[in-house]
Amino acid sequence: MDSKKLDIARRFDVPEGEISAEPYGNGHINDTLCVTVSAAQGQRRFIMQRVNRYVFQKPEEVIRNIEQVTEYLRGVIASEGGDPQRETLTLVRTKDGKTFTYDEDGELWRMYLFIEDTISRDLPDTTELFALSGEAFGRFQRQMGGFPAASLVESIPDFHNTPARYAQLMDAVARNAAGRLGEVEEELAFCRAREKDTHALLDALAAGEIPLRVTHNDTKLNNVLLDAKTGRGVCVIDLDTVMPGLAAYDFGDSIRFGANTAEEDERDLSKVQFSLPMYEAFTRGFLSEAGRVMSRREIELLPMGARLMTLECGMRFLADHLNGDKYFRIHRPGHNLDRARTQFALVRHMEENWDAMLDVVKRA
Ligand code: ADP
Ligand code: GN1
Ligand code: MG
Repeated sequence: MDSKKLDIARRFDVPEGEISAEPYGNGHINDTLCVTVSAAQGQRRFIMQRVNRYVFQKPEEVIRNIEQVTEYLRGVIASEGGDPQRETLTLVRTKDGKTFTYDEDGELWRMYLFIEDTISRDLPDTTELFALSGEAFGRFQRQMGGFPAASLVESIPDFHNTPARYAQLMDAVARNAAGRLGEVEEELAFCRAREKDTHALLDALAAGEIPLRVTHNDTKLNNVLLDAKTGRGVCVIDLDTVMPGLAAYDFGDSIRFGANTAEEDERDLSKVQFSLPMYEAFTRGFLSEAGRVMSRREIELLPMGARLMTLECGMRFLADHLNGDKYFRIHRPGHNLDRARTQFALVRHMEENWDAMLDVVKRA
């Protein structure tokens, strides 16, 4: 690891000792390092991240949101008899008392305590594990129920505004910045045919049928740490996008990722199927917690959340492909197009399973 990164790590309040750092995790946005300090008292680990400046244009506001959210959650978790150091993120301050530091390129870095004895998964191994992640994301939403939403800044405006995402895709088409338009006709036709659908949730919000809540907005399975022994959800992480939103966003984004039988970037689309048992398991877990605070109409709209979050994510991957891969980190040429294709395949399967999807929620 280059010494500059170790110097940054040493600015934070970590124990004295031999220090090392390794790239960590599979996030698409931030640069994540695991920092290990070997001190006389034993080894300690930390997560150090460079916040993506292209994605988060005002990173200090993101940190301010996270300070408020974690502080609030610490209080709720303690009042419920939990362990705040394990069940929510803890920012490590710099030696001069700040929750972030800038490197010489003007990039913002932050550090968290590493939450030990947990696992983070890119595919759910079992329905039970997926149900437990649903419980954790549902709990997050319930625990944030009393948080004053107005004190949060929108870290990414229109993050889950699906019609706005559609417009961004059309904008990317018009600009054709990377000259890739010729290869995506089929995918674009798929999106155009669903333009009308993109309004479903925001129309319900505008009509006053469902409330705005404080939501996580990025509830993919690898954003919850599960207990290594029991599989129970320990801590919801990746709090950069905690903002006002809809319950259906958090539900839907989890389904998009975890009820897909293939990975998000699978190239063999025949492997992409919608798993009804996974969907059912997640619904059970999520509603066991969030269901306590949700209205009937909100619950009814959860399946639409799954469809729209999947369509939206596909449109975002496709737009980024057209823009020349500026937003999501890629590991091979065409990676964002592959990702977009899995999302659209999954939307199609959800449409085929629509009645069953509605039924599961009705029964729950
Ligand atoms: P990104 O925004 O790029 O997805 P994340 O904040 O999700 O970044 O972090 C990437 C990965 O690092 C996570 O999926 C998880 O595996 C791991 N991780 C993040 N924070 C912690 C933590 N406090 N303790 C242990 N592992 C963590
Ligand atoms: C990004 O940060 P990460 O990898 O957990 C993205 C999500 C997408 C997801 C797709 C801030 O999540 O919105 O759904 O990739 N996060 C941001 O895998 O844009
Ligand atoms: Mg993440």
